[in-house]
Amino acid sequence: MTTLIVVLCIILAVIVFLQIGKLTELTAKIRGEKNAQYASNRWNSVLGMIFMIVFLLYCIISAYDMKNYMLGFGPHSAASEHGGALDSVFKITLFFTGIVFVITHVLLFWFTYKYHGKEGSKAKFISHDNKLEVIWTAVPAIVMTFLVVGGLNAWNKVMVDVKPDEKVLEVEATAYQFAWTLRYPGADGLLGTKNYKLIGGSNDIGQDWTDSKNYDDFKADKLVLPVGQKVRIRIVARDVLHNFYLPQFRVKMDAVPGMPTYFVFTPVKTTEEYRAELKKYPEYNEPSDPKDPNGKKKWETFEYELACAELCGNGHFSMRREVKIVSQEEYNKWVSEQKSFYLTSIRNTDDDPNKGKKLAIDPVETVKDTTKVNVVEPVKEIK
Ligand SMILES: [Cu+2]
Repeated sequence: MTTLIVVLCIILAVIVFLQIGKLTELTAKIRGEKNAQYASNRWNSVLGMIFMIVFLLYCIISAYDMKNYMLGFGPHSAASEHGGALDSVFKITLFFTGIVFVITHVLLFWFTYKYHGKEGSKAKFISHDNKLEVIWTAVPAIVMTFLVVGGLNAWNKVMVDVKPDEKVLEVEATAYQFAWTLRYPGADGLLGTKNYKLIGGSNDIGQDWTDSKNYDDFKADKLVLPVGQKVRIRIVARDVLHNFYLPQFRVKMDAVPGMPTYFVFTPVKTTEEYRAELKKYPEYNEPSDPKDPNGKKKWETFEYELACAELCGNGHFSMRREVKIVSQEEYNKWVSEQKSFYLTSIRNTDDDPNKGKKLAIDPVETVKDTTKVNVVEPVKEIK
């Protein structure tokens, strides 16, 4: 009822304003206040020109100011192989649309200034102009073709999936409210199968424990990847829409419940190398913690990040994860320190379908000493 009254009030207010407008015009006509109208037209057209100058200056200055963020210049350069291709698509698109933006706005306000209503002026009636119509259809069509073809080209290169015989590191990122479960394939290089029906207390992503490929899979709280290695991220969501976003690598893909997606990319700069690049910029030489002016600088504490780029709920912000790009040796060392989730948390518990059976992966002591089981808790949700 309140909504109805509010809507009715808005409609009535619009009608009242329209009627006042009509009445003002009519009284001006009756009184012969044409000259007052012309003066007002002129004043408005001048104001329009002033607005145009301020507006365009603001746009140009802010675009220049934000160019590093928008187009990946300076400290925001891409850290992946394909990143540069995507950045240049943005640069080329902004170059052409920027030119059109400025020209159309200058013309728009210049015309309202030049042709504002004045004594003796009369509008010209042009039914159509073939030449003009051909020009304003053909020019945007040609420019658009270049932009679309260029964009499509980059897209096809970026989105190409791995070939069956290609050496690739496959990592799985499962999004849920409000965290990621990052799963690595373990020594066999293969991720084990999953089934959503198996999701439960000790099995947050539904791994099938009858599949031996799952035995060595491990989970990590940060995304660690070796530099120069092609990585395929398998992206899934457990509840609502999320988005797997690695800004420095120009990787962004929706995580959709029930529809696995992927992104293939190759990191080309280690975290240390990227930090060394940031060191050159004054904004990264400020203290990382403002309360501690003599502490570490921003470039020293910089970390690549994994973020959720879909507004997935009120804890959305907490989906941030650290991403580390390291050398192959450091990566191998890190992998050797990781523990299989199955062996540490599932093996020989009531949730283990292989309980009591001897498996090839069993370390000798795990079979004998079942008290060690369940010491490592599964990845917890961050609240
Ligand atoms: Cu999310």
